[in-house]
Amino acid sequence: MSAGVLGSLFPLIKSQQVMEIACSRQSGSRPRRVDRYFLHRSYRENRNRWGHRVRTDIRLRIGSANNSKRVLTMRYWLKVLVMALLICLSINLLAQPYEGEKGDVNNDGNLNVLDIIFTSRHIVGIDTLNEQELWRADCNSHKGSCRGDGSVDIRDAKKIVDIIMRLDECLELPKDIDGNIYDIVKIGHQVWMAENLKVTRYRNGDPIPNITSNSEWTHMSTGAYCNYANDAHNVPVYGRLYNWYAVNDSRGLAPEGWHVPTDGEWKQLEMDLGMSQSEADDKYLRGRDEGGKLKATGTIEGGDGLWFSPNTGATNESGFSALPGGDRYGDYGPFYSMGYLARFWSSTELDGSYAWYRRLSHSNSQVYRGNYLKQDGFSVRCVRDWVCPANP
Ligand SMILES: [Ca+2]
Ligand SMILES: [Ca+2]
Repeated sequence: MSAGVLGSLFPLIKSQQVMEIACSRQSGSRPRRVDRYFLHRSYRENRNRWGHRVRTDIRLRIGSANNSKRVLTMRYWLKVLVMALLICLSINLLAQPYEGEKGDVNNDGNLNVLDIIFTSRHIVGIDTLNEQELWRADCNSHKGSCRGDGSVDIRDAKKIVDIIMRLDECLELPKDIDGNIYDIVKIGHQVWMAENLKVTRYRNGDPIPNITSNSEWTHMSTGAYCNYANDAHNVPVYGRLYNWYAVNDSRGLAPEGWHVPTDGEWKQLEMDLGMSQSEADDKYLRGRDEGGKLKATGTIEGGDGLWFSPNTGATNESGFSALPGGDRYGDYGPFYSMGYLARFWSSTELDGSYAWYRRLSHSNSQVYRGNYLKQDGFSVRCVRDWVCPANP
């Protein structure tokens, strides 16, 4: 190993003098000089003019002993770093030891009758699933998803059948009690409405009051809805605005099989789009581009959208297609921010007066998580009551 190579391998000590110490000795004799700190050691054997074998002991070291100690220290910490990386890798492998999705036993990306056959053949002893397949087949024990209970038996086969039967149900469009049908989008394992709710009656058929007066709106302590600017022409595109009391009404605002998402379900959506748990748990503007992934694209100024410019970061990558339906203040009642903001309720209250919601804006690509007066009028998106399998 040459001094140049050493210098390039250890650029931090490039200026140090690299010395090659060569000490020749007869085979079997001790070296004349012992250098404890060296980077490289090798031997070369020759014969001298009398025919004796001579072993040349080549050691390379760097500068003084102190400098050499620093080199050794550096090598020590390098080893520690490599060990730490290996440990982290091992932990990661241990944390995710299995490939594929639960239920997809043969890991072909589709959940279908083949997966039932593989599981059944294992249960009756015709075939034996390997460890990975066993993990994917172990599917029972949790409503709507496959968490498993550590063993594979007939309950797992039944669960996979149930899930496959439910695939069609997962893709079924929701229909509210007024007969409105909504587009849906699957994000992660959740299925969301891709349009804002516009129903005027609770699930049991009771009417939800349409409050047009600002003063009356601000004094509501029971469920109510309104059309933005009290103009029904806004409804087909933006849906209706609801106060939180309507969201929370036990008669049910969402269509059968659906519900208004909790704050936690909103967080799950945001994490499925890239947020970390700690970001999702945070308040106010969070994440990076998750809001952009939720917003419909285009701008009013450009003639290709309903958001005012700049509609920052809008890609609608998720298919959620959020539109700026605006809102209605709960404290004094005017309509506000259509074209600029989309606000959506969660079903989770903060306290007696406030509840959690999400806000998307024309001027950033993040998602705002905050709480607002329950009298406020926001848009509502619903989510399916059960989580869906990976490959509907
Ligand atoms: Ca499969
Ligand atoms: Ca099981």
